[in-house]
Amino acid sequence: MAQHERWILHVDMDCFFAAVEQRDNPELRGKPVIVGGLSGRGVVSTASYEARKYGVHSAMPMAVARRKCPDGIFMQGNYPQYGAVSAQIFEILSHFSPLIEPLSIDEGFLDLTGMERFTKGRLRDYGLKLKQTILAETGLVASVGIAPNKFLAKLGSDLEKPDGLVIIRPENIERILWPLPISRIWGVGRKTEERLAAFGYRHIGDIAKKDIDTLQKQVGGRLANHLMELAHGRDDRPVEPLREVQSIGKENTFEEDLKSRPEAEKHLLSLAAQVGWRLRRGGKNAHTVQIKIRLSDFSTYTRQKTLTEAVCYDEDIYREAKNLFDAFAIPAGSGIRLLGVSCSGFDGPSEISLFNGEEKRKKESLYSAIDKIKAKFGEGKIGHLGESRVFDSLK
Ligand code: TTP
Ligand code: MG
Repeated sequence: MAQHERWILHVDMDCFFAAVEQRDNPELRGKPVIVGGLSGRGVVSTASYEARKYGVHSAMPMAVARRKCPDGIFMQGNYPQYGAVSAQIFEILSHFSPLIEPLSIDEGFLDLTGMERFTKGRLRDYGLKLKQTILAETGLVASVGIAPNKFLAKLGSDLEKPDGLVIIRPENIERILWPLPISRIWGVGRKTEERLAAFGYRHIGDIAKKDIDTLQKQVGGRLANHLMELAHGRDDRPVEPLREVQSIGKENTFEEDLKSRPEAEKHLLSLAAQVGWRLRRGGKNAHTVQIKIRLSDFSTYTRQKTLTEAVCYDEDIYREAKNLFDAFAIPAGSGIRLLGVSCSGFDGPSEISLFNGEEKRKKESLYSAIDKIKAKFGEGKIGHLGESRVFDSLK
């Protein structure tokens, strides 16, 4: 295997929401199960294969689905449960590659490049093992595609759904790819498909065999280049792990609207402490502090301040949050329904500057002690300390 050769695996669960329902409710197995919004304007999230036979599919209005499949079992779905199963699946995937890009709740790319020690060059066995592990640990069926790039891997996982396993090797690209309709090219939607059909392009091979100059004249340079690359099975997009979080925040909706500023400040302090803890745990310093206020009438406001010096300690975040809050006029008679604090504009761990080195060092050692306790006993335990002793000791 050449050094530069890439291998990407795409995994996608079969009928994900419906499969979870059938797993958790044995009486639903073998039946047409349709998960989605059940209200008047609801749409189908997904349907079991039994329901798909009736022509029910994702994004179809629920009313149409009911007409097509009158004997279907219609369910609202249990989204927290799907999220939990998704997390379990990604945990399993993390054992199969160190480089994973989640695409949605039930699918992702794994980069297998350079993993010959683990795959032993037997890509089919590796894909099978991944499918078997998911099935054994979650009771759910996945489809897998393995290919030299993302486009072909995703295409592959779809080719033999359900329970598919397709390996697309470079020497088979033309045989597999060219007979497929152009709508299978990534980025070709209904409109582009029609436009291409007007020039006589129906299958991917029609494009691949055309000369690029003609194609460029017909559909424009950018689209032509994109289509030609993919029609030849070329795609060099990297597998990118989840992008870093852009902001860290916490908000609280109160059971009863807050009626006084001191009450609100107490909550701001607690929110600031939770955000600070998350920042420090993530090794982050933030240049922007934002507060969010929702009043009794649901009107919602945000106020933010960008600081020259980045913050990560509870009292610094609280100070900024409180200043923003003080400057916000609450209409007479209105209560506060929700408060939130968030931080963004991250840079790496701060350096100790010459001027406030001593104070910073003091904070650092104090917070490292607090954070150790939080890490050991959980956040709740230290909440009170955060409100009284910590702040006193820093004065
Ligand atoms: P998909 O992987 O697109 O669909 P699927 O897993 O249900 O079926 P397939 O076997 O064809 O992969 O989406 C994953 C889940 O995301 C799906 O179970 C429900 C949800 N979803 C929606 O809520 N709305 C949608 O329009 C789509 C496409 C999916
Ligand atoms: Mg799926």
